[in-house]
Amino acid sequence: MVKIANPGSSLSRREFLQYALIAGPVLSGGTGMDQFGGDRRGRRRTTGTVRSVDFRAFPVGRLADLNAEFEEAKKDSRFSRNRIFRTSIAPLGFALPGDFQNARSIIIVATLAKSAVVNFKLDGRDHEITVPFQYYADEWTLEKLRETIARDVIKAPGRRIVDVSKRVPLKLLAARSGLGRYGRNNLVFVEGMGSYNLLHAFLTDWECPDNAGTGLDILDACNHCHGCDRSCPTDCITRSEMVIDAGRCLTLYNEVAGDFPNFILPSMHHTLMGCLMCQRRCPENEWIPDAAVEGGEVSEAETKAILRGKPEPALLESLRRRLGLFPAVGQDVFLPILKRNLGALIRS
Ligand code: B12
Repeated sequence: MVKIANPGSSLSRREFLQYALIAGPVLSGGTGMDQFGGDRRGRRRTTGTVRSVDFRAFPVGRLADLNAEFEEAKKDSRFSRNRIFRTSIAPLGFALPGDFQNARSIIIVATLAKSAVVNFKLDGRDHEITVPFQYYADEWTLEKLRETIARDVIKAPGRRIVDVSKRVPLKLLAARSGLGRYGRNNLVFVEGMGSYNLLHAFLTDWECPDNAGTGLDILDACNHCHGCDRSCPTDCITRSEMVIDAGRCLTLYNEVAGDFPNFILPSMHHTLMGCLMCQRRCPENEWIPDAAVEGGEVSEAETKAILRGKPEPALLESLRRRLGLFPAVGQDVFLPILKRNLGALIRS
């Protein structure tokens, strides 16, 4: 049973999921979350209030320190030298964009994220394949995020709100602003969402109170838990070190085109893209309902066309529209990745 704050009642899982879909956001921000029974020290819990969005405002004046911290991390030998990893983090930092030098605050937002399950039909069989959050467009559109910030954070109209999620190291900002805490699996856990959340950052010209900020502590629960390091299929998480070996992470390879390295065995594939193992086995996520959404169906003919690598452009476009898949991947690389990943799953 999951407890919902509002009705004060216990609901069945099915009732809860229905509730969660229609309830809309449980909002808070800037303050501690103890009124919701939250435990900022990260002890393991089995119940609590599930939230769909949370945020912190962080003054731009303090970004220089964060930038220096991130630059130091990039030089730190504990972080992988892997070329794909290095290429993806190289452009990240906290410098203000040239066209928004007068920004005053940065709002870091976490949204509860649900995976989708897509049914690929092939040879008379159903292949129900999970598409983890981040690889399909959920209800948190850019517009909805901006509206939420204007209404619930800034609480005034007319402010400039610019999405900088692609250029900012989101986890460090989330941890340093007090929105969440790093777990052993290197993800940031947010109260009421566990690690099932996506992060977003927006610069604004609104002056926020300078009261956010916190140390960098791992969740207490991670000090005595082996959940994620034992379940990581490629051993990229270790007990002794906080930093993961990103160069061994399954996600690093199945997000981009190309052959998988030898250490990735066929049996390790379990999602259409990305990986969910270090989150599924995490006790901190146990009480967050695995509210997988219905991702739709791909017909037998369509599945075959994908596996042959020759779907019509119209089919690809229709898949993108129907399934909202892979928003992060460009059209040119979409098909080879889809073909390779789907093939690996269906064959394994
Ligand atoms: C590059 C990248 C990847 C790479 C590398 C991941 C990595 N660990 O760096 C790959 C492709 C492997 C990847 C995988 C995934 N990613 Co990714 N990824 C990113 C990206 C673009 C940058 C991350 C980054 O800055 N890495 C560089 C390192 C240096 O930063 P860092 O990990 O924060 O390092 C800090 C800590 O190590 C800390 N630190 C050092 N020592 C110590 C000691 C202690 C005690 C503590 C507490 C901290 C600490 O200091 C460092 C910074 O100063 C962000 C988007 C963005 N704009 O930020 C998404 C992002 C991190 N990814 C995300 C997600 C969801 C995933 C996946 C779950 C996707 C999936 N389903 O497979 C997996 C999870 C893999 C994992 N367990 O980490 C989310 C995470 C959300 C969250 N709540 O944490 C992000 C933020 C995207 C988003 N918009 O929400 N990702």
